[in-house]
Amino acid sequence: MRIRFAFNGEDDPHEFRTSRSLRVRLRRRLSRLKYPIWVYPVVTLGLGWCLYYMFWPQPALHYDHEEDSKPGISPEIADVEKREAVVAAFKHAWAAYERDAMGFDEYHPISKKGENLAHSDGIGYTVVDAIDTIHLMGLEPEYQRARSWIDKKLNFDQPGEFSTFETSIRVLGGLLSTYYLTSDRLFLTRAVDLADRLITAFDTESGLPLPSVDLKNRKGVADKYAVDRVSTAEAATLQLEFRYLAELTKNDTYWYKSEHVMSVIDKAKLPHNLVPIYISASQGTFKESEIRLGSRGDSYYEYLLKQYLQTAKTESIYRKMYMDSMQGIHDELVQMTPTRNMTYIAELVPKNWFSGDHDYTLQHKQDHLVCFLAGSLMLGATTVGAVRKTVSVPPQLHELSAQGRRDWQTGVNLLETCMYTHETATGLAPEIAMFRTDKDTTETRDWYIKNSRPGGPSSYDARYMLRPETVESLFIAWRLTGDIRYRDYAWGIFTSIERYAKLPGGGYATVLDVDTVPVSLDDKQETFFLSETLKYLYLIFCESSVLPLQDTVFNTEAHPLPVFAPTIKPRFAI
Ligand code: DMJ
Repeated sequence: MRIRFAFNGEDDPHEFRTSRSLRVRLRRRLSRLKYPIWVYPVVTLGLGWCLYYMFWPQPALHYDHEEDSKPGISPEIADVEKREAVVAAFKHAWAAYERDAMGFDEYHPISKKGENLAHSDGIGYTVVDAIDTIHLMGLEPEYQRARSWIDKKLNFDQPGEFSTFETSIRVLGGLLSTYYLTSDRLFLTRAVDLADRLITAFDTESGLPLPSVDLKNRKGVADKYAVDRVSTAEAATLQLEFRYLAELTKNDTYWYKSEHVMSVIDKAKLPHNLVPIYISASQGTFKESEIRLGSRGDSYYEYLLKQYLQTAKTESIYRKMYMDSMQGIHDELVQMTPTRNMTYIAELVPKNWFSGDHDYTLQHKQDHLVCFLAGSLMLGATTVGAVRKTVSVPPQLHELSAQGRRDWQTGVNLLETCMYTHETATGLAPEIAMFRTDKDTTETRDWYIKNSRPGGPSSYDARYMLRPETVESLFIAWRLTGDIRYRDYAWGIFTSIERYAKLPGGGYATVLDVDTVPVSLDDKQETFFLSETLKYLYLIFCESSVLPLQDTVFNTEAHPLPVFAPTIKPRFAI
C-alpha cells in the first residue's frame, strides 16, 4: 500500500482515506506525547550539534600553499638575509596579533580573534612573552607599543585560575628577561607584583606549588580532576625565575620557597634517579605515572642543569642531580632504531596503574618536546661534563669527561633523530613520533605517526603547533660547534614554516598533519612561537656574541636571564 498525504480533491479517494486514518493515528500518538511537540526536534538538533562538535574533525582552514608561497629565498643567501627573513616572519606574526587581538592572552589567526585564559582581562601572556624578542630584534616602534601596554593596561589583579607554571615561565620569565636586557624598572615592578601573587601557590603541606593560582585572591587552586596531583615538571620549572627575582630584590622568600621544591623531589626520586610525571601535593611522594622527557617531565631535567649554570656553577647539588638523572636516562630510556640506528628517548609506562610499585614497561614514543634534550645534553657535556674551565668550539675529546663524551654523543645523535622526524611531506616534525622496533620492517621510515596516514584524517600526534624544541637544540649545537650543518637545518625548518604555517592575511597557525599536503591549519598561534621558535631562529643567524652561552641561561620559554654569583645562601645543598 502506498501511503502519502493527500490534500487536494484530485487525489485518489482511496489514498485520501489512507492518509486521513494515518492523520488520526498520528494525532492520537501526538496527544500521548509527554512534552510539547516542539521539544523533540529542538533536543534532537541540540544533541546532533553536540555530537558534531565532540567527534567530527573541526573545520580548519585548507590552504594550498603550493601556488603562492614558495619560500622565495635561494639556499645560497647570506646569513644576514636569513636573519632578516626571520625578523620579517616575526613582524608578520606580531602585526596580525596587534591588529586583531592586542592585549588578549592568546591569538586565533584564522578567525582573527583574541582570547583570554580566564574569565577576566588578559594577563599579558602574548605581549609579555614576546617583548624580549621584539627588543632583541630591534623593532623599536613595536617595542614602545608593547611596553606602553604593559605600563598602562597590564593588571594582575584578576580572578580565575591561571597556571602557576605557564604564568611563571611566560609572564614572570618575560618580565624578568626584559628587565635584564633593558634595565627598565617597569618590568621589575611588574615582576614583583606577579611573583607575590604566584607565591601563594606554594602554601601546601609539602611546599610543592598547586597547579593554578587565583591571582586576585592570592590563593593556590588544586587540580579539578585530581586534587592532590601536581606535575613534576611544572613544580620544578619556576626556580630560575624566582631565584633571579630573589637576587634582584634580596627577598629570599622567592628563593627558599622555590628551592624547597627541589629538596622534596630529590627526597622522593626513584632508584634510577628519574622522576614520574605526577607528585602528591600533600605527601611530596611520586604518584604512579609515566616517566618521560616529554610533557610534564621535560623541563625538570632542563632546570637541573640550568640551576647549576645560573649561579655560576656554585651549587653542586644540581650538578649531582643532573649527572645522576642523565645516567638514569642512559640506563633506562635511550634507545636506537634497528634499521637506521637512530637514537631516541623512549618512555616508561607503569605496568600496574595505581599499585604504587613503580614497575614499568618501555614505550617507544617520543614527543617533539623531547628534542630540547639534544641541546641540553650538549650544553651539559661542555659544562658539567668538562674537565677544563672552558672548552673549544667544537669541543675536543680530551676536554670532556667520560660522561661528558657520552652525553655529547647522545645529544648529537638525538638531534639527528629530531631532524629525521622532519622528513615529512611538509618538512615539519609531528607532535609525537612512534619508533619501530621491528628489524625486518619494509617501511621507508623507521618511525611513524600513530593513527595517521598521509591524506587521511589527521590525529593529534600528527600536528606541528609551531613548537621550538628542535630549533632550540639547533641553536645550542650551532653555538657549541660552529658547524654550518645546524644553521642549514634551522633554515630548512624556517622555510617549511614559511611555506606551510604562514597565513597570507597575517599570523601563523598550527599545521594539522605534517604528512599531508596541501595542509589544513588549526586556528591557533601559540605564544611560544614568538618567544621561543622565532627567537632561537633569529639567534642562530646572529653572531655568537649576542647573548653568549657562558653568561646567559635561557629559561624554558627562551627568556634570557643572567648568570650570577648568588648572595643568598642556599639551604638545599650537598
Ligand atoms: C614551552 O612553553 C616551554 O618550552 C615548555 O617547557 C614546554 N614547551 C613549550 C613549547 O613547546
